[in-house]
Amino acid sequence: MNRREFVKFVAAGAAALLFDHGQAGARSRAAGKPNIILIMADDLGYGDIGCYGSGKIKTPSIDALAKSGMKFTDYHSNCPVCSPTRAALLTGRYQQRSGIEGVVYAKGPTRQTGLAMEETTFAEVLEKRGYATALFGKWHLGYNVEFNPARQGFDEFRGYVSGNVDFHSHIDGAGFDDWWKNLEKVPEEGYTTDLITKHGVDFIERHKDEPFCLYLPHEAPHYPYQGRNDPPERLGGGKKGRKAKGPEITRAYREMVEVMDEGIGRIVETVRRLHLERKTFIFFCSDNGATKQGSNGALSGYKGSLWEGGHRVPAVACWPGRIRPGTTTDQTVLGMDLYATMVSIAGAKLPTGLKLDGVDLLGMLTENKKLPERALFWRYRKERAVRRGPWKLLVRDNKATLYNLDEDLGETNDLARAKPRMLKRLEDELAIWEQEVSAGVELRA
Ligand SMILES: [Ca+2]
Repeated sequence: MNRREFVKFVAAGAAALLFDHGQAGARSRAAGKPNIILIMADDLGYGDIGCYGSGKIKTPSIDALAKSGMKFTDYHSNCPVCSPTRAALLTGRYQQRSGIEGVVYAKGPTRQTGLAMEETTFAEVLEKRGYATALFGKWHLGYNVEFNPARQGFDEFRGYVSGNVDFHSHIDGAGFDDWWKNLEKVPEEGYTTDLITKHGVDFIERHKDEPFCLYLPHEAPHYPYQGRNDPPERLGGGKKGRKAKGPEITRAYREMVEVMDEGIGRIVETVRRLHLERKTFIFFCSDNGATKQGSNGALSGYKGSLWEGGHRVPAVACWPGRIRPGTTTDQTVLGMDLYATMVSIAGAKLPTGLKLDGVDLLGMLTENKKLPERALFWRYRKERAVRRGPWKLLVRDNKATLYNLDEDLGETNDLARAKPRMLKRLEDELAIWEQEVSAGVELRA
């Protein structure tokens, strides 16, 4: 070994030591602004993919992502339905603060509502930091053009603004064409899932030499249940095509997840091909639990309820060189935490006066640090839930129940009578939180 080789050898050893002691942060931060890819499935349940125990649906790409990074066993969407989860994800705060407490429906008065322009989305913060930003897929935070994602920090938007579109005709549930290019409706041929992937790959290729933030909210496996080669259900002029029934739904559901998985594989492959993997943080999650067409594994309940099956969903984080491969975390995380995390990864600053509810997960992801102890809250329609450690208060039909999720993940053993002090503590915390979020405007910048 000559001197040069020796120096190289020692440097490599020192780098390995640094990494082992969890000090990789300083090195990578010095390397600049890492890319961010946030991929979200729609209505994908805790038991719907391979690495979460599904034997029926094959998801090799998501499984590989989990293997090369971190898998979450206690990740939750902020709400058991689409729009509020997305409001919290986009703003980093409980959705009650931005007033998106329910689904923004294609029909009825909520069609005129949306995420207010004065909300600061993560895309706006990252855009200001010099990131190229894009959203390809589902918005669901306002139909009218005044609420368009292109006005909320996304340089590029291709996709739909409603809760769901026909995967082939891109007609929404109220019969309107719903496929956009930024502020205009521009039709595009293709299967929704494939279009999302195609635009994602193209965006990464175009922005490989600058920091980018790519948000890919997929439609799969939300209804209508349609595979790649199935006929459209919603035709132009209000005409209806053939709708999948019975076993066809099961087959289509599986195919929808598998095509999304294939697309995620293409995104990851693009990142690798362009040698961006060490400077790209990839996060995958779902926006709420599965419906009865899917699987929430061992959890009780479905989309729309505050049983665990409504909001405890799959999540995977991957960042070679920063997140140790093959790790699993059981720390309790909420979708709104991703905002603070992305801001931290980008080294960005929040606008003065903006206070987030979510916390920065970076230390947890890269150094397995413990998150601060906290209570977490859910409110949807008449249901309420609070988490503190393993304890969960669930209020349904005006009845308070208490579960220890470490021992009883399926929420079958109500401990409200056995643990009155814990019950009271969580009820009190819920009352304070409800009061605080209803006065939430004061937290706005
Ligand atoms: Ca959903």
